[in-house]
Amino acid sequence: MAAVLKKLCAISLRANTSYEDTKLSTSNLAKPKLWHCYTSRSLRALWALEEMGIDHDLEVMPFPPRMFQRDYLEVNALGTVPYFVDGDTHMTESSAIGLYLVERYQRYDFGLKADHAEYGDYLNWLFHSDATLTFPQTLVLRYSQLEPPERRQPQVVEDYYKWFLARLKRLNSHIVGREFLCDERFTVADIAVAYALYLGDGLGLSQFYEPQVLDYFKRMTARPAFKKTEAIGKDTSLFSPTPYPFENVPNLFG
Ligand SMILES: N[C@@H](CCC(=O)N[C@@H](CS)C(=O)NCC(=O)O)C(=O)O
Repeated sequence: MAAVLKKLCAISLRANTSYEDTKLSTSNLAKPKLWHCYTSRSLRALWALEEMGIDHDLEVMPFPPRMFQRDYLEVNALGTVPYFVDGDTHMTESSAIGLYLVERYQRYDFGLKADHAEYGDYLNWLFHSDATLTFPQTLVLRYSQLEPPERRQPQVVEDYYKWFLARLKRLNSHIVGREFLCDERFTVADIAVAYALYLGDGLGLSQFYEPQVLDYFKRMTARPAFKKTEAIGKDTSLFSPTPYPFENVPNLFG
């Protein structure tokens, strides 16, 4: 029935819309779906869906899924989360999913249009959130607790937690006197950056945040949509980060 409806709708739309319009309209007949693990980067996408009130299907898995849910590799060969499907669209980048939702669903109440004066800054924060702020933390996480004890690397952990704190410099100065990153309102750029701060907090690194960054982090994570989505998967989670100084880290492989 749904397939017939989808086909009929596609045919009637094709009469007076472009290919892109048709693709968008038909893909919207099915709910978007997100694969998620507690505390992982998929929280960016889940939080954005919740803020925008976009109906979606959700699959919550234990982390890391490549160990605890092997069949997930058939969905996403990378084995990483998030994995997001919306019609013909398949995505694996958490910060890009927020931007996609703004653009595809025309939710500029959570994003900036290209002609906005702060558009470059907005894009920069979105990309900065993962490439610059989350990346060093993944090395800390991996070499302090995701690897079996004999493969852990204290020097890598030490170097990259300091690297992360040094990469906060731009945020440290930008957020002084600002409530949000761009346009004096909440956008998906705040979701992307606040998630990086949340991951740092889970690793016990928020003790090193400057006061204005800590205040910003608390403001963002006080939002009802964050609180609701952050808790998803907690009860069944097999793993959550152990905080710095990373003593008594459990052996996931034990
Ligand atoms: N750049 C990607 C990275 C995705 C990623 O590496 N996710 C981590 C969780 S935060 C993961 O799934 N790790 C599992 C693994 O490496 O097996 C993004 O921003 O979503």
